[in-house]
Amino acid sequence: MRTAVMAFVTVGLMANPGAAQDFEDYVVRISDEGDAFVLTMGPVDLEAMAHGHGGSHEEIGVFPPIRSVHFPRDAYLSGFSYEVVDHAGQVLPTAIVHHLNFITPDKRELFLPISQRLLAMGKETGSQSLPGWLLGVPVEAGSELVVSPMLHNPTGQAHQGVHVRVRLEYTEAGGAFPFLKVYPFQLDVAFPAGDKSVDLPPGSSAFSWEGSPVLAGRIMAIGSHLHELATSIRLEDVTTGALVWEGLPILGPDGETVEGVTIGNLYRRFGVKIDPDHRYRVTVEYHNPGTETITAGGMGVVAGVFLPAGGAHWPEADVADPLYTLDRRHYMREVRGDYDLILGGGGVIESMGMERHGDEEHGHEEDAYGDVPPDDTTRVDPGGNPQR
Ligand SMILES: [Cu+2]
Repeated sequence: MRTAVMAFVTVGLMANPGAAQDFEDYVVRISDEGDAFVLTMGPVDLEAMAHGHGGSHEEIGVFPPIRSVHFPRDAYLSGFSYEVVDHAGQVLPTAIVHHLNFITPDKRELFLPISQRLLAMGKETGSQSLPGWLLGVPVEAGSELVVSPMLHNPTGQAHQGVHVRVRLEYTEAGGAFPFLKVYPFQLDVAFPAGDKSVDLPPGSSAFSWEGSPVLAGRIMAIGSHLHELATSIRLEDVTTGALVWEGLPILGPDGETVEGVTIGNLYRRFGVKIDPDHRYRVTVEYHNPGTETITAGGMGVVAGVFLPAGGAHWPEADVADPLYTLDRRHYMREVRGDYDLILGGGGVIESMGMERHGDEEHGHEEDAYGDVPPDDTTRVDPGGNPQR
């Protein structure tokens, strides 16, 4: 509905020299502290942005380039925390990290032959940890970790030389602990691949995806990622009709901002059994009280850790699989758009300076210009085209 306005504004944006940040100095490092891997990413400059535009579809994202690091040793990950600091080392609000995705391309996902999503953290996940003596996620020395952040600036002030520092706590491999090796998994309503956001029409809406796992086992912990206006997310066993887990948004004092999502620590009841012969469905529900569709306003992902039955080995990725390739091109920001568009050969990102413009896991495509004031008229397509 804003197409005409946006096509016009795009021209102005492209000509705006202040809207460029070349990320020339941006690096991601991983170091080993003996009980944690510490990842440092930066520097990133964040412009001051006006307040008062609440919904996440209106946020302005800053997209540092995708980088890979390699794990320095074998270990079992058991938790994460992160902080944001500026060039002077001053601690900034963690809400500057809109989300941060870690992908381990050597392994596949539980429900799809795409790269495994190791971890996604963001403003509503906070820090999390598993009981490290009980549960650990194995990572191998030398294996690749793709680091894909989206930052934004809700502080009302500019910040220079911003760094994000993530601690991945681990238990050393080769010891008595953890007792159980678990593996991360995700189920996204926008699977199988492509941009992960959905448009929210006025009123109530629901989005879902279903599939079957490649292995039998148990879900030991589960959480989710939602946006503002979400009312619920659930994972169901379609074959039996049983509810595996339902998550509810935890709202902030304004009754609108999603500050957290309920977490299911299913290991306390020995997990929930998952069967490759069953189908599972993830469904997210939204209620948009407005009268206009909110473009790319919603997401729905459940993510957790899974214990394979009988100590089965987690499958390696089949890098020749067409879906694997498509998904990788998408998270590496070579293509953008939804699955059908990319499958049809569309969505190719060609021009320079596009690194920050696609949101491979997140889909706030229209918000991808880091320096643009948060105004409706600036909601443009990262490819410089009017929104579809
Ligand atoms: Cu999101």
